Amino acid sequence: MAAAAGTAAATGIGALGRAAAARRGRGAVASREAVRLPAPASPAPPVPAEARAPAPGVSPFTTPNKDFYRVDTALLVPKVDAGTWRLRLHGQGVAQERTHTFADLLARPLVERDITLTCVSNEVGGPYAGTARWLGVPLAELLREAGVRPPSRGGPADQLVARSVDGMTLGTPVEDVMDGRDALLAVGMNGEPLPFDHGFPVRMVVPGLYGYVSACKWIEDIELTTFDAYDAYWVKRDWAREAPVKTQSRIDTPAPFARPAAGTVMVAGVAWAQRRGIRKVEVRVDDGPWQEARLAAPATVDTWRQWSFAWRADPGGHTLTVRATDGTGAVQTEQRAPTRPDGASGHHSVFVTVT
Ligand SMILES: Nc1nc2c(c(=O)[nH]1)N[C@H]1C(S)=C(S)[C@@H](COP(=O)(O)O)O[C@H]1N2
Ligand SMILES: [Mo]
Repeated sequence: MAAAAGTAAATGIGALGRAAAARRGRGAVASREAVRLPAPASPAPPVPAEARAPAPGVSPFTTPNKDFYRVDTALLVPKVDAGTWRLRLHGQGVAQERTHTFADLLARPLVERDITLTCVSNEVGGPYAGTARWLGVPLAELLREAGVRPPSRGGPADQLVARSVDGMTLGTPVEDVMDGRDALLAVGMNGEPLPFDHGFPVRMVVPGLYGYVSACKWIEDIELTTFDAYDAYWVKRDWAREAPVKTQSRIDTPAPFARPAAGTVMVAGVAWAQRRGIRKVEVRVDDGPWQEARLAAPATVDTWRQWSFAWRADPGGHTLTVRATDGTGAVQTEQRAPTRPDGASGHHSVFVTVT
């Protein structure tokens, strides 16, 4: 994905294009500053204090916007003016084509949900995962209003193609968007309008699916179609058509090649399996037995779960390995898979030297 972004850079953008973009950018910045997000009709419950593992160095439960990973092909981050922004909804099974304004969306009952977003190009143990408190419009309601039915209820379209102002396309199963999960057209992230980097004014967020098949930023068009009829951007580049999130766990602390002192060392991290939840996390020291970690309280099945493990560490070099069990009882596979086509798998390990 990074290589593809490089190609965009090489293509270049002319000086006139940049000047026009700068003018549009000022209008967009002003429009973002003018946004007053309404209170949610359906607020997210507070994150329970017990959802935070008592271990310094673990990823914060809610990822601050400034630290939230960014993955996209945009060389220049699109600056969209919320005042002139429109979302078109059309395609197969849409009884009545609709166009929504930003004001329309804000006037609807909004829901607020904690959802962990993960990228298919995240290596095992990698940084492309984050949890935010999203505020948005339930996407299934908009679809139902336009007459859309999921395939299980006889609808003709099985793929929802989202298009962004910069021409990115992402294809999401209509069934997933309409199965009752909190698929959102998000307008807020952690209490503020979406940052430009994360899709202002509106983006999609669908729990349980990797970002490239669900999380269109700077969205402006939704088309109902079929997987047979259309391949979205990354699918054309050999990534999978459908990509539910794989169960993963990560050791945040100690860091690789850390040199902790012998005695009790707190090992801690996060584990995620959006839609299924996390039931158990285990840690293995070298080739020893799997030992159960202490799980922090769950927030929802769509968020990661923090864990910690008090390790009695003996001097010398040691490898720590983690694995999770999801809410269905399935144990995270040790089978290594690369990120392409549908997400990395395998166990995360960290080597440390206890002194
Ligand atoms: N318009 C647009 N939306 C996009 C992308 C993109 O390149 N362009 N990347 C997707 C991918 S691969 C991921 S993982 C998420 C990342 O969202 P974030 O940058 O807010 O973390 O956005 C998705 N939405
Ligand atoms: Mo991604």
